[in-house]
Amino acid sequence: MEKSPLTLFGSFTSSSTYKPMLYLALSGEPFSFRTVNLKIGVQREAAYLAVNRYGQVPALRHRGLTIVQSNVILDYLARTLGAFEPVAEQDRWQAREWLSWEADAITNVAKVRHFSRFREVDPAVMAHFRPQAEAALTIVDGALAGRNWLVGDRCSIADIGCWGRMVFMAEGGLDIRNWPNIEAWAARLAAMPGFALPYDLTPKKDTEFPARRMASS
Ligand SMILES: N[C@@H](CCC(=O)N[C@@H](CS)C(=O)NCC(=O)O)C(=O)O
Repeated sequence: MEKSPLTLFGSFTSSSTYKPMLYLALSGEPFSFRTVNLKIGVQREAAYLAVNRYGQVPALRHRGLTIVQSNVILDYLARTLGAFEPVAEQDRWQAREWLSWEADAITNVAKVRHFSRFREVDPAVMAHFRPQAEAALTIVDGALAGRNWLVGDRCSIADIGCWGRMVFMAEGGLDIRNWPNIEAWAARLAAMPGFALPYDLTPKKDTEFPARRMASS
């Protein structure tokens, strides 16, 4: 039976885009990527606002549905495709708990990176957000002490969502070596088939990603 095509709208500078991109890359699913040029404001044009009313990337289209908000997209992909969905019900809820907390706290890492790279702000603004970003990283680091993954014993959407949001931490002057459990976890993710960092993974132009053959286990 013909599978329903997946189309992801996004931008190569966006951690929110990287999260579902990484999911799709790791799961080996074929999909179409449609670039939204944030620099020239395509996200605020009527045609794109009809896809994502918030004028932001990413957005996913699949089976006639439009899904926005990166963590909702990860939730949808896990439920629909099955990959990176924890097996135990408690773990499935806990993965979503991490995604919700990510949007509260790890998002400060993205803010610090944004203010460092794209928009200069008053030093007082940075002084407010940087400790919050560092505190979020310290919580993740503590949660990873003595374990390989945030939830259960396998990589899940919790890992993809949380890592995907913090991936540009170096651009915000946040050195991963200060959080050794995060550094080891990032290396575990990087060792997975299909893994790539954002600038290697997210294209600057519309691209068709073919299915990646999975190694037989
Ligand atoms: N909570 C949203 C955040 C999306 C977001 O902030 N996207 C940024 C790029 S990372 C964006 O589209 N910015 C363009 C703009 O706000 O004009 C999600 O997780 O999808």
